[in-house]
Amino acid sequence: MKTITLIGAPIEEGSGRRGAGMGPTALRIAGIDTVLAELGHRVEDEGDIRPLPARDLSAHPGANNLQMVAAFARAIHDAVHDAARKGHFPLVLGGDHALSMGSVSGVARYADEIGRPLFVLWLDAHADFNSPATSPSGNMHGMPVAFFCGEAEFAPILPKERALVAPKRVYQVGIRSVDARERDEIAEHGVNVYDMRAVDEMGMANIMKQILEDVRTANGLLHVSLDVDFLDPEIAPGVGTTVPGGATFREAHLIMEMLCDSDLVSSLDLVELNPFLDDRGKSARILVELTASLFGRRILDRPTRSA
Ligand code: 6HN
Ligand code: MN
Ligand code: MN
Ligand code: MN
Repeated sequence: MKTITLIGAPIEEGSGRRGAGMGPTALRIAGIDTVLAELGHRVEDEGDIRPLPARDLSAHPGANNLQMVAAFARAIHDAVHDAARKGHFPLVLGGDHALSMGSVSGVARYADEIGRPLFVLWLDAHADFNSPATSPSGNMHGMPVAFFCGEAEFAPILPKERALVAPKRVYQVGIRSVDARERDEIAEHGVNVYDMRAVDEMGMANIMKQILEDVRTANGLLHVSLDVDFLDPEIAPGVGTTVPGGATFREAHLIMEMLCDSDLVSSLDLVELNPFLDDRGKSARILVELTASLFGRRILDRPTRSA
């Protein structure tokens, strides 16, 4: 039994279009709280964060909506850090992926305080390792990984002494759309990338075993960041940046089931859900189902074959 703090982060300013701001509402309508409560967890919903723009920052030509993104990042950082320190499981309801600047930094700070290394599992079609200098779009939802690894130092979004994540402790799975300069950056900084070809060749179970083994050996905390576009657009169309050839329904559930069994996950982001683009709540519902698998829902409660 866990105490789960739901933190609504209706940010859409990090993406190039409107709609992701409705994500937290759609996840609540799809029943995220009741599903978790039915699994025996205590759920505390903190409602939605509604920050004022960070007027201390001046506009940046390569970072669209910097003031609003920074305001969300700061508020989410504090909310996630507070929840983790109380021994709760922070579950961030997004909102576009720029919110992970705040959530991952918040848990990284907590991990530092308790003296354990933080690992990040990044489930996404994209590497999100751009910076204002490399981004083709200027959209900050393409920058969070570079940011929390300390590689996108362009504005004081969070205090300079903030906790960073080592790129070698970042594991990206499902990747299939990487910009030219981003590709060089992830190679140079040693991010672990299991692209869709690796998923095809190795199988999801083997990939997850490797990742979980690394986290367990280091006695690490594991933050999971799930971008809707990790999933194939056929099963999850409700996202602004669909890329064909994504993870299947079972591949995604297997990840969640293995994560659940590992008991290593300490925080989660559900991001990039755009209800305006969804098909009758389909993508919202699949996110809720995947979250249920992560928190203990299973097909059978016993081995498939008796001894
Ligand atoms: N996401 N690499 C592209 C960009 O604009 O930087 C797409 C980023 C997508 C971000 O899906 O979270
Ligand atoms: Mn993303
Ligand atoms: Mn993505
Ligand atoms: Mn670099």
